[in-house]
Amino acid sequence: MDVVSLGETMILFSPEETGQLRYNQNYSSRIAGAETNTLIGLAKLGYQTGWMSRVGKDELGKRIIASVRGEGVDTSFVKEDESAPTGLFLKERTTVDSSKVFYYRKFSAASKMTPADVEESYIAKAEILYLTGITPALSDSCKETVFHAIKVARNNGVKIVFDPNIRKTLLDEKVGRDMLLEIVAKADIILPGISEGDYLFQTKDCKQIAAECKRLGAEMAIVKLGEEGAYYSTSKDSGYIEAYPVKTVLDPIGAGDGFAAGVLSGLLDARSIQETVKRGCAIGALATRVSGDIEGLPDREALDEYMNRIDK
Ligand code: CKP
Ligand code: MG
Repeated sequence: MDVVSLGETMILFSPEETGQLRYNQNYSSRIAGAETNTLIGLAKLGYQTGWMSRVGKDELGKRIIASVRGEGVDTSFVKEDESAPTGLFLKERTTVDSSKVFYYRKFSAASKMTPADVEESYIAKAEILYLTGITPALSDSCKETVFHAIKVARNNGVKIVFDPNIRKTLLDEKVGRDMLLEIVAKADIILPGISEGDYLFQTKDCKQIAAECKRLGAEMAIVKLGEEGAYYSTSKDSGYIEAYPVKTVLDPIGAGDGFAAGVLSGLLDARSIQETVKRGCAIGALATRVSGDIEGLPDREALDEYMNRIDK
């Protein structure tokens, strides 16, 4: 495997109309989950990826497994749990360009993951373990699961890439921050956004955010700046990469996961840090042009064509 991950994937119901959800009658449904968004992004580019999780032993769980597997991600270590349902969430399109999410994921099957769900040999043989801050926020047993996965990766020299993906509705402010900082300290590469850096380190300055990640022990931090691109800082080098232009943002949710897929692909291909971050920016931009979290993620040909066209 090139990249393995663990986390929750849910069914997302998106209303066809804008406005308060209580008046919406028609929804479309898709699968969504930060970790599988990134793994699918990588699978579309041709990498070997694998996902560890639980879904309910129900129709929606079967849909998630079939979809994730259908996109080329290995699901051998995804369990169907009879004792809990698959999680759901709904997106309210408050206005054309803003949205809110409502989770129905408490006590879901994925929130019951335990360290026994971590397939140690799967992590040990992978190039990279990819984690986000959502999974340890799901429950105490999920937190233990993530820390166990980190231990396995570290014991086997597997690189850990961490997107804090802070979800305030899932985190107790103080406990949440300390837990995420503990993960930052154990991971190799950190991919925060500005608001996540602000939550973790009380600063909106990307240079300071990157410096704090490195002070805690990370070898590299790449701070996402949205329309302004990204700032990277490694042990040797630092700098800014411009964003790729997007005329109309149709759906910003999932852009960060696309960014992660681009960065991971650059790392796997041993590209320069500039090229690696550029790929992140390119896939992040492509992800916003299409509704849904995975539907806008490019395959290799589309990515190369897009980057060559814009870079000219
Ligand atoms: O940070 P992003 O907008 O890229 O993440 C979006 C995903 O996993 C989305 O798919 C949703 O299912 C979630 O984050 C979440 O749990 O909030
Ligand atoms: Mg994010």
